[in-house]
Amino acid sequence: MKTQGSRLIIVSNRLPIVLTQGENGQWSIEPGSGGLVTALVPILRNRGGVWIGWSGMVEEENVDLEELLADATKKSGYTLKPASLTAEEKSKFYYGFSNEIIWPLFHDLQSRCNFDPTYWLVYQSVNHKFARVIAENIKEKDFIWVHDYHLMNVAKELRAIGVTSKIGFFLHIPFPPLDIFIKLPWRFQVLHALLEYDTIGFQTLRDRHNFVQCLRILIRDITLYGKGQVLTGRIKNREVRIGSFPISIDYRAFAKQATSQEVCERARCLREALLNCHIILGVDRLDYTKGIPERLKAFRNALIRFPDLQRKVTLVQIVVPSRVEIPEYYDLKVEIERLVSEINGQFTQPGWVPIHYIFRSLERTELLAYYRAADIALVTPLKDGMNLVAKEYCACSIYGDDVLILSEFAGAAAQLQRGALLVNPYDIEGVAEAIYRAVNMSQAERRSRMRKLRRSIREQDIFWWVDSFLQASIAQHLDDFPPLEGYVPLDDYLPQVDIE
Ligand code: GDG
Repeated sequence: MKTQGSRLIIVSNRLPIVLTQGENGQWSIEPGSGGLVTALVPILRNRGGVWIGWSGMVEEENVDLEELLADATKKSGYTLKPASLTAEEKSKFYYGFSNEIIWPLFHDLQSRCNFDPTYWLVYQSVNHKFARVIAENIKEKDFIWVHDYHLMNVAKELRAIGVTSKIGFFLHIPFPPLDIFIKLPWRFQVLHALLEYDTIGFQTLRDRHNFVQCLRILIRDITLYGKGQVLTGRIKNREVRIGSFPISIDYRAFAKQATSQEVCERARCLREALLNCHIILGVDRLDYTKGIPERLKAFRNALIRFPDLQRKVTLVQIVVPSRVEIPEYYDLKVEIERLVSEINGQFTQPGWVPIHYIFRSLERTELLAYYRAADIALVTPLKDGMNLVAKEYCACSIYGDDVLILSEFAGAAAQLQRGALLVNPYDIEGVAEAIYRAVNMSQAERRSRMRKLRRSIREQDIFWWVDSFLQASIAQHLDDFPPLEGYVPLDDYLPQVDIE
């Protein structure tokens, strides 16, 4: 991929590092792992580049990051620059605006939103802070790529301080339909801020469609052109590209590591421990969007309605601690644990426990061993930008005879619908039936489905994702097409709303 000599400036809420404090109080730093880092590091190394983000520490903790970051940079081959947050900013920008407003709203859960006006003020000032750090670290031709919902205002702040570089934005979470987005008290400000980017990327066509619909109804003087993966919006003599770019994984790395001796050995131990059982696997961060209680209820329903599943299936549910300091997340943990113990109390028999519940983060090899050992993955978020667990599970299905049950509301469903068993996660009986179907599926059908899944993930892996986003951002011309058909006259749609 040609980047025309420009460096890449990656901006995300968190830096791609892990900071740990030893028993002697000394901080150490390790380069982060994960798909985004894997995909971007080669480009950052080749072209030179900077990754800007928050370290996770607040200013009041007084940790001198400079030396630590310089050390990590030596190992990673690119420069890391911190944006610092105060304790109040962490509370109102990160926990507040990002996670009490945008996260629930964009996952269609408006009733969970806390539209506190002070959150918006701090969100703007933190985005301004990020913009200042970016401005201090860029050169003229650099391409700035901003990630995710914490930083929707960054391009606007950069333009305000005179930065003219190309700036792209990728939203990792869904973009909600108009009727939900419109509840946001700062809907116009957020849409206008997003339009300051040169490229806006969404996970799926559905997200892009929702965004375009919001533009068409709420923004004056925007004209939209094109069809296919990338559209063009024209507003006040400038153009913005709006595309869908489904994120993926480093397929080959997962497939390779899944056959490593350590993973095979661990997977064998797991299988031996759960002999004669179909292993059904759930892996999720602790989050209400992941649909874990609904999934447990569906599993209970399956055990009741299809009693021959008893002693024949074991659900391994891994929940990775996340945001546990927030009361809502703590309550979710309690609810999950209540359901697990109720179901185990109701069905356990000598030699068989229906649910194995793990509440901790696993090492990568252990996670891959679970992927390898499981016959069925149960991935049923209520809504999810993409869901990488679904893709990782398929990449690790080395014999190609496992089954993926996938929520139709995960972004991954758009790409994986031909191979997965799609379910509505709210439909307890439907999910129970899909479990029964997966357990009894013929080997020929399992193989045929998994072949499609693996091919699609292999062809559109994380490197394809980076490439297609950068191509769409940097290409000189996108073909011009007539304006989209089917404009909805504003008065027919939302007569009470003034457009901006
Ligand atoms: C957001 C969007 C979108 C999980 N448990 C362990 C562990 N993991 C890793 C998985 C996977 C990642 O965490 C989870 O990614 P998801 O995509 O499933 O979900 P979110 O964290 O909510 O991510 C999502 C994503 O951004 C990317 O755009 O797909 O929709 O919500 O990679 O492997 N890793 C280790 N131990 C664990 O116990 N090492």
